[in-house]
Amino acid sequence: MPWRLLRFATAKQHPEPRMFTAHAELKKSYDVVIIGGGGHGLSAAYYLGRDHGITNVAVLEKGYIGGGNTGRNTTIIRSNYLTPEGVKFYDESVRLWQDLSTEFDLNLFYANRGHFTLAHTDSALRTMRWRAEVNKHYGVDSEVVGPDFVKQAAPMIDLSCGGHAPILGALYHAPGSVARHDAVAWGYGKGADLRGAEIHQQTEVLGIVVKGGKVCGVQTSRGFIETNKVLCAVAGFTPRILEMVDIKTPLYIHPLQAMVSEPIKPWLDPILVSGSLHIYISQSARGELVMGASLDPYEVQSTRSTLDFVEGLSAHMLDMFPFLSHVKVMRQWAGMADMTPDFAPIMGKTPVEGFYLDAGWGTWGFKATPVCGKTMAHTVATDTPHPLIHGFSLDRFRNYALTGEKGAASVGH
Ligand code: FAD
Ligand code: PYC
Repeated sequence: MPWRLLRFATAKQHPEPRMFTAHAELKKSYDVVIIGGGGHGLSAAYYLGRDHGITNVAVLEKGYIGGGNTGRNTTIIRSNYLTPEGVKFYDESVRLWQDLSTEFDLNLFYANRGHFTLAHTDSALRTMRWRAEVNKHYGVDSEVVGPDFVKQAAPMIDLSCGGHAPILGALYHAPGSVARHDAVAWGYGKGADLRGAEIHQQTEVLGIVVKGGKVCGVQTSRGFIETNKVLCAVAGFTPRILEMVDIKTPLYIHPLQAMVSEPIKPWLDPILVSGSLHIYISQSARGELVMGASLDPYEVQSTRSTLDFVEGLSAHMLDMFPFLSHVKVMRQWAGMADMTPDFAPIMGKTPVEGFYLDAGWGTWGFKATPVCGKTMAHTVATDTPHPLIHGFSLDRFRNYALTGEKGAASVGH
């Protein structure tokens, strides 16, 4: 054990402060109450203080910060989306990500690796070409590449994928990156705390009081709070909160599972995704292989993991990387993905005055953490949707004006 760590453990006084202040009591009222201490809720609290000077803010988290999908995700960050709305939005997020470690004075282990979406069929290749052209049009660095380029970037790959699904090419997105997920929650939490927001863990929202179509308070497991503005950022729990304000959305919840291997020597630099094999993989700074697949094919609000998932994912992973056959799977887990019919999020104002929604983040919301916080803080502070979220309003389902992002949201679904 390093000497500095030992000294820290045995010291009576700890010179390094906690990440954020533990407040014994809730205040009677706040200007803004944020439900959910995941990356999105904490980031909104941070930008409310930083950009709008709104600091009388409470973030209410029923468990511990980052314990939801923020701490369960596989941390892929990219902006190679399909729709103009998506590309511009995620591109702004990638820009914000690049400065975050410095801004927080906390190492988020942001690692630029390059991202490949593999195409195994002609039609997949056509979609990659489409995405590349939209991306380039908006200044995002994406290009269609051939199998040789893929092999050069990942020499251990079997380009024939066991003969089942030969790789014909890929969408290569140089800015594709990964980051340390917990640190993102800690960084935004620390930053929000420094600006005056209060973070209350172990505090569950049980009800929202609406009078005359306007929010006027929140019932929590620790008592009642007066407020006129509530931001809901609870990912897989969104339908439960929406019941409290009687808002209907087309959200549906599916489990999304992932797993990691034992740590092995670094051999994989880029992030690889195969829609046809329904798998993706990257190697973490610790050497673990971080792997995932598509959504579980049933609607259920549960974070249970299954053997079926490990078997299916491993079989397809071995098609691509047969040399991994002796590598052990160390752990697996699941999160609850709040899915929309068009695979774009739901952000902005709602029919209830003072109730704002940041939801529909399904399998793709980690990368959006910075831009969600920034745009939702703007929306809450000014009561006007930020221009970058116009394509994501709840109204679009009523107006049949969907933002079809299925071809780029994450793995094949
Ligand atoms: P969360 O982090 O889930 O936070 C919501 C919080 O709300 C939780 O902590 C919860 O406890 C709290 N809460 C709920 N109800 C209440 C209540 N009543 N009162 C108080 N608190 C409450 N996205 C990517 O961009 N890239 C990826 O590679 C990626 N991989 C993924 C892999 C997996 C396995 C999963 C499950 C998801 C993945 N995602 C990925 C999606 C991403 O994780 C989520 O979209 C994102 O983390 C959502 O963040 P959030 O802050 O909105 O929600
Ligand atoms: O959003 O890129 C993504 C992603 C990959 C796996 C899960 N989400």
